[in-house]
Amino acid sequence: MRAPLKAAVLLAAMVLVSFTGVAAQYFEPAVFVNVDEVEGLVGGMIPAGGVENLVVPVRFINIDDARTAISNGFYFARVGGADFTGVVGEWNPGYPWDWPHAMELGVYPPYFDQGIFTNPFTDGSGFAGLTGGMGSGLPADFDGVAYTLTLSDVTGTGPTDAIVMDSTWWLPANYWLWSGVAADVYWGGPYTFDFEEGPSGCETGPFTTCWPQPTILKALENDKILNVAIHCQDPAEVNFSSILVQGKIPPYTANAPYIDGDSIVTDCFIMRFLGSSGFRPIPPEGVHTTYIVTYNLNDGTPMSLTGDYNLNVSVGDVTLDGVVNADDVVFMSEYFWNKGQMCEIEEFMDVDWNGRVDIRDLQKIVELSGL
Ligand SMILES: [Ca+2]
Ligand SMILES: [Ca+2]
Repeated sequence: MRAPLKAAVLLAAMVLVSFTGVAAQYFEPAVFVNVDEVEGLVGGMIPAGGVENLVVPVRFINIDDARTAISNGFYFARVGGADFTGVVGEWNPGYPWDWPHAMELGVYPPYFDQGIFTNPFTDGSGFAGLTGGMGSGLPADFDGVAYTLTLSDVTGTGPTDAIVMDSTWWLPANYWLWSGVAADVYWGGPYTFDFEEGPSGCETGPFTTCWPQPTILKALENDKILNVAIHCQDPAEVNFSSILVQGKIPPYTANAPYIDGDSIVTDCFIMRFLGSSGFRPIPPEGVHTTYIVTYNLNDGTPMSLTGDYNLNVSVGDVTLDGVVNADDVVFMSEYFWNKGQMCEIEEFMDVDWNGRVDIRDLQKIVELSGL
């Protein structure tokens, strides 16, 4: 009797082992939903002075089958004194999600022929896509950024503040919908975005910050002002007419310098700031350095404060709108063959950074734009 019992135990153990193996396979995710590289972070954190836009890309990796119906939602929570004014969701224009996107890209059929939907709700957004008889669904091998969520006017008061992003259900589906594999979706979150530790309090004396940080050269026509603030300095003691950035740049707008809360704010025209600061030509990796603001106290004492400055550059973005796409190819073509204008930052036209602006730079933009 002992030998058969031993055999039975062994058999049971083998069954258990193989069952565990099957179970592990069963829970292997079929879809991964992760946050890609976030625009607006410096060193992985929200700058102490806040950021104008925090752009959070959501990436799908679809492993096996096409997904004919998807519905996802995400929301952002404020921790401590963190704040933002709104969340805007946008599908990545680089994929044929629906008929308009597919026609734009010259691709047939779209993934979701019944349409895609963006449903903003308080502090979040939902996204959905539905395939009828003609769409392909989200392809089996899809690996890319599906959409972005942009938070505006992100501010915090210190390192104990944070913004947390998590998944959520949203109407009308009420749950995360992934045709066929609802249970096998891996969500990489929740994601916590911490604020950088700024100089805490005023024990260490006055300090300076600038805004927006990092600077992204998009919408330069409307957004070309860099604000520079002086904190922990009693405005009543400061000779306002002596305030200069980089030792030579006076305020740009008529109302600057002005008092904002406990701080003094001056401003600079961004092109002058970049030009007067010895940052030109601007290298492809952008500018990651410091600036200075100088002023005199009313008693004549000269003051000089140093703060961090970061400029992000998208190589090939000659239209200065933050993305590299067909518009940049057109802009460059116009320049070569139709007496088109130069990029406002001329060195950006030398896309391959070899010292000359020629047809190879256009080729480089075509490459970078993925056309
Ligand atoms: Ca562009
Ligand atoms: Ca070149």
